[in-house]
Amino acid sequence: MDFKERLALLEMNHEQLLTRTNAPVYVNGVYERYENPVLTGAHAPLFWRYDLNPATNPYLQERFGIHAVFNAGAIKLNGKYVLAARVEGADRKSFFAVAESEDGVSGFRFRDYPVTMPEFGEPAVNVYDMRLTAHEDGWIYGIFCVERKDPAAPEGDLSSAVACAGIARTKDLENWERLPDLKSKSQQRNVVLHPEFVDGKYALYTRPQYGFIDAGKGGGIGWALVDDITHAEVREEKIINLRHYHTVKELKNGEGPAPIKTPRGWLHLAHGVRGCASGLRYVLYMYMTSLEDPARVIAEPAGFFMAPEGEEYVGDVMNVLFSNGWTADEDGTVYIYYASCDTRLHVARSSVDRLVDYCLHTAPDGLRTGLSVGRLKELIDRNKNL
Ligand code: M1P
Repeated sequence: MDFKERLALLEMNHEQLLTRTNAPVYVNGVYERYENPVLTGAHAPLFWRYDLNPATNPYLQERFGIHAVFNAGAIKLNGKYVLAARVEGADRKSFFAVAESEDGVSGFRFRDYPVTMPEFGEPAVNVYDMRLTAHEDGWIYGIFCVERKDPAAPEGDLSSAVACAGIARTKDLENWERLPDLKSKSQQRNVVLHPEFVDGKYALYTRPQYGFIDAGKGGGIGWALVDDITHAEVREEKIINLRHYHTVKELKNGEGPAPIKTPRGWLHLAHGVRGCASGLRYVLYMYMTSLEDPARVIAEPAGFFMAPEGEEYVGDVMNVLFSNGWTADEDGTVYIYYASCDTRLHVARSSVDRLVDYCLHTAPDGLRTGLSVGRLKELIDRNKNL
């Protein structure tokens, strides 16, 4: 096949991928997963991956490998569903790229260029997992993990890193103003901005951690009020969503996207991690907090809301679901963008009413097997007596 024929084939396959339809699969009444991922490495434009000039690339070889697309922040902007995805190159570096769709479940296309994120201080080695928040101050904030090599790592240790929260704001997801990184006593990942002022201050969900991977004594998802987002500092931090022995978040947890406001309280999506023989298992769980005090948990269903299924188990980092983006439409439809195994991005559909119902009417974790059996028997009895 010559250059032209091969290019035509690549273009045809790429267009087929980008225009394929996506249908919901009915599962459990709480949400519907869609059958196809919405973004993968193969969705990246061909002009990102290939030098399309036959004079400089006669074999039409890929010159810039795009390995994976996952963990995307999400927002509705000018009527479109817009994702700020984590794109990972073959060189293992992540960057952000914005992709848009008319219906939220199919046809996502990347903008022509990835995001040029201005640096703050020492240039980042890696950036990832942006949470988008349309704040009532009028800006769209992107808070993301900034990773640099640990300067205190012993000689020969080439994997220890330091994580902190980078903060940037924009109106269009095109032009970004970088603000100083979040100052905090501990390392931070999974930092999320609450969409409203609380007591006149910016409010952050945090995830203090004592090492790069290990949450250590970091008890769970934290909460901190910040006077000035342009010089954000965690002065006081309280843990609002605790880790607990023998739960899905035994080892660590982290806030997902910015919470959704409902008449019954704030809906939160988070990830919980536990260890097992095959490594770390990441699942998604939900909780709700009070409208009067967004730091007070009012409901938390037991166990996971979503866990890997089928091909979602398989990828670069096995047994991982992770979400840092969802959108809520005016009619209450919620699209949950979740990634599997740090490899690809999926979507599931629910609604504000269904998620509130799930949170308020699913029993919390009883923390021991006897209580689980008791609850199950109660449900069986009620069904038998119908
Ligand atoms: O590999 C799974 C996830 O690991 C990290 O999540 P956490 O900070 O909770 O440990 C992040 O690197 C995340 O991007 C990744 O999906």
